[in-house]
Amino acid sequence: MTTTTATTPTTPSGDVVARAAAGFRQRYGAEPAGRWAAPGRVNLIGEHTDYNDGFVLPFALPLRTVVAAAPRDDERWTVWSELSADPVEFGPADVDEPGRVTGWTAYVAGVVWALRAAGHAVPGARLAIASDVPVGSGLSSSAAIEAAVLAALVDLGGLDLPADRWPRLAQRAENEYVGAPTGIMDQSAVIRGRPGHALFLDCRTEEIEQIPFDLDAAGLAMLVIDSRAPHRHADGEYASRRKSCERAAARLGVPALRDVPADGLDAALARLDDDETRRRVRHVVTEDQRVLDTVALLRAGRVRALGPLLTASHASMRDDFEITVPEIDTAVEAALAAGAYGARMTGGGFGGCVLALVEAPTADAVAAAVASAYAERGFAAPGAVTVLPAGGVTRVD
Ligand code: GAF
Repeated sequence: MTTTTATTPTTPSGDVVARAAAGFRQRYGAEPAGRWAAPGRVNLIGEHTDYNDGFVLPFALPLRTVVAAAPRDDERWTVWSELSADPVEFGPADVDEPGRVTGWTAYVAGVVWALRAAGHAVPGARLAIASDVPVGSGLSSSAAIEAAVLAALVDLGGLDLPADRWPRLAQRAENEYVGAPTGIMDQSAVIRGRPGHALFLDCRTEEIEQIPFDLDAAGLAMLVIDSRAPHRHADGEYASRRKSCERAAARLGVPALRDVPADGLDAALARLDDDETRRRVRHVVTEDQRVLDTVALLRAGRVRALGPLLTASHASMRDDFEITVPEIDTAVEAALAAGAYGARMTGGGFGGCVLALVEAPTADAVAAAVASAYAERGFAAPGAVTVLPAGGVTRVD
């Protein structure tokens, strides 16, 4: 297996931008008024901590979703994407009743809904969407669509909505229109990401700090391995993890698990009466601490020293939060055995991608070791790419 290296463009690769514009011309017989691009993301560390009011450290990817758009003079929205043969059209009545627009188009309708719910006069529009963010790989293709559509509609309508309010609005679209009870991490990463930095986000206060994360300068690479594992029951399991955390916080008498300090963990666990809940709580509390420790190491320029924290995060997701699958664990073990400093699943779990921090010249060999471990176990071949932190949503032209 060879890895392909995605670099950090200031704008997305010409290809996906051109595809969005070509799709627009072909579907609507006109030129778009503009193009807006939003990235996918990976999370360096801090998994299932966002909806517990905790800390996360994601970064935006150089893989992007591009929306070519133009206003129309009625209050309707027509959306075409590479994912579907025919455009889908919807109006205010569909938008105002969550559930009427379904499938991937619901992310677009959800953004229109959230803007309207916040009192904005959303312009009718024609949109064409092209994407290099793979769907179903846990790289937040949905947040990328939300962010790119949001940016397009804000610009086309001249809406008064500062970008620091976009993540909550896009999250509302996903939670309340699409019906996925996710946290604020993905939308924050794809909107606020900055090239060469990881985004340290306090999910309670929404305070952010851009933490320099210069892998190139350190001679390192971040390998993103696509496990190609089918997402098994991912939605229901995600929701059930979230509920357990909320129940545990209520039992402990705190607003959220973020309020259980790491040095108070044992005392908190002693107050819980079932082992499963204890393990869920232990994951969240120790994971918050690992985010803080990772930030401290990055601030000190000790990037190689992140390895054990990444691997400990994986063990916690596997043993305590129980959100990994055999393909994912195999990829982590094989990457570590091939010399990665650390490796962990990234994202919501039950499939998706693994991150491995490696010396740059070893990236291909580590990817090959993962591929051969997969072949031995009879799993479908994994994908692999090295990435650098890229920028968040932007207008292309
Ligand atoms: C998914 C969710 F969308 C995020 O909000 C976050 O909870 C993540 O899973 C787990 O850390 O990506």
